[in-house]
Amino acid sequence: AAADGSSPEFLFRSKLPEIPISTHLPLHTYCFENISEFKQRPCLINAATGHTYTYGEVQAISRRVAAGLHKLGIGKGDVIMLLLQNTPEFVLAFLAASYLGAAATMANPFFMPAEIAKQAVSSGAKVIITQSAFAEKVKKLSQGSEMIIKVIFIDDDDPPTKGGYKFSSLIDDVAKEEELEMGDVKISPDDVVALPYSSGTTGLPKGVMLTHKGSVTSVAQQVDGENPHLYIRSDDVVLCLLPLFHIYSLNSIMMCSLRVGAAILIVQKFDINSLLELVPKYKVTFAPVVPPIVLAIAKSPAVDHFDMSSLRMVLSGAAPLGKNLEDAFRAKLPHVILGQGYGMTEAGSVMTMSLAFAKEGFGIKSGGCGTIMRNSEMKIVCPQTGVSLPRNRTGEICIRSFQMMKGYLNDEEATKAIIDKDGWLHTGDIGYVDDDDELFIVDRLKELIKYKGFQVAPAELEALLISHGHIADAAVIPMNDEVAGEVPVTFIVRFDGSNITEDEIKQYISKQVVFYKRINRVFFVDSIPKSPSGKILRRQLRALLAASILN
Ligand code: 4UU
Repeated sequence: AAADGSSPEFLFRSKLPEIPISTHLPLHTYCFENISEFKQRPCLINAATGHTYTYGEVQAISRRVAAGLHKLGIGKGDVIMLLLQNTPEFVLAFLAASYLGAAATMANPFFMPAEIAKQAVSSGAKVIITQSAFAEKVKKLSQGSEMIIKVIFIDDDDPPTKGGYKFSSLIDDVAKEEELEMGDVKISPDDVVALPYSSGTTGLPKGVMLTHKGSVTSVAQQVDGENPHLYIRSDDVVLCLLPLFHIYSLNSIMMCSLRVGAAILIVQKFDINSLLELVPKYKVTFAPVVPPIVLAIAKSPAVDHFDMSSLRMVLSGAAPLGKNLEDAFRAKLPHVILGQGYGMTEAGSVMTMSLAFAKEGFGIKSGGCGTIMRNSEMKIVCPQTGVSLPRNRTGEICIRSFQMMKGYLNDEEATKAIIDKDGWLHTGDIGYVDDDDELFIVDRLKELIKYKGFQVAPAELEALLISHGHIADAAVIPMNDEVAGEVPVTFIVRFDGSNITEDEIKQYISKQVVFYKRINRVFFVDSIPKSPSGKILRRQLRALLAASILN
């Protein structure tokens, strides 16, 4: 025990030295700090059209978008919803929000209307920037009586037919003077710049307030310093295939690339053959992906027919990557540095990343999730007692640093439940730090289900299930799946006399949620095991599931 009688704290830090970070800068200023060195270089390459925007263009256009939004009445403290697939406009609009001191909340455009509406209302979005393909989904929001949300289409016809505003006219209508006026916005480091939604360790999706200071810190931790943890430069071509509405892509792909002046290759849809074509075509050097893509590459016989020599690094994150799969990938593409990143929306994205990606890289072990980022602290605590544990002991992973969220939007209680009074964020993940400072994740304590890295919140599905007239009680847990990693399955208690079937339940859910939240299996039970306080005993259900699958 320590001198004061309390238990000792075992704190883990990076092997890389701390660096000074310009936490006073707004995110856009920080990202474009060195732009004079790469103004003429490609910034955004739209793989769908081949169109390229240079860094100079991206900076100029996003400032005009900001001025255009300002003319529509959007300003500091407002929320702009981005309902977009990966497109150059996503990046331009995100930067525009940052210039305005507004926050961007990002939603999956494949969400059902009700899922979109929930986030739009909860975040208090004043405007939605989207594609005409999704016009129907947001119609009610823009025409509803209680709430008037403006809708801007990035691709409406000319003249516009969708009834909203056109992104392009937003830019064209701005005069030079207006552009300058907007330059006076005073942004404080604690202002929110991004508002992604996450269910965290429990409950429904909540708005995660990520600040300018936090995002600058996170990017600096990755790409700044003499020996950057993630070594990317202005001559890199970074694959932007993961959806930008998720923090992984937003932060580690978009923001990090902008900071170093790398080209961002914007791709909308994953398909192994087009991916294999894109790598040689655009000389992709860095590919951040999720485990199912690592699997697809490792399994694809076609890989040998494409020239993958440009590819320098592949980062896998957002879900567990098995050691065997890692080894299989390395055998297939031995020249590529493969490593993992471990992040969480509330942690302001990445917490640990493989040090194999450093400028002066370190040797790493398969199955490891990397080493904690510099300028931050990690500890492993016993989930029961909260006592801090030494190396090689398994417990809950906790993180403390500037890059973390400020809190959940309008939800102090949920914030207090995840960030303790000493400022530690409790991730709900279980793991240990080994003798070489590598983190290994072995389990997940929290409710969250991850389908190919996408979040599925059991509480959201349970609420829908319980609202069905034939369902007395319901619990949703993950089931392992070879391709998706995990899929949601449900335990259902039917009301007396109800004969509702597995298929009917599955369809009832499918109609209301995005594809990856669909229920994969239904198990009928007499009761849902609960603690005296009414909490679903998910461990018991997991054991029950394991037993019923074996049967
Ligand atoms: C096992 O998944 C993310 C963010 C991932 C990310 C970000 C920046 C990866 C690399 C990077 O550079 O965020 P969320 O909020 O969607 O999900 C968080 C949860 C974690 O708490 C953990 O349970 O997703 C799981 N997770 C992982 N699990 C994330 N990364 C990993 C991993 N191995 N590498």
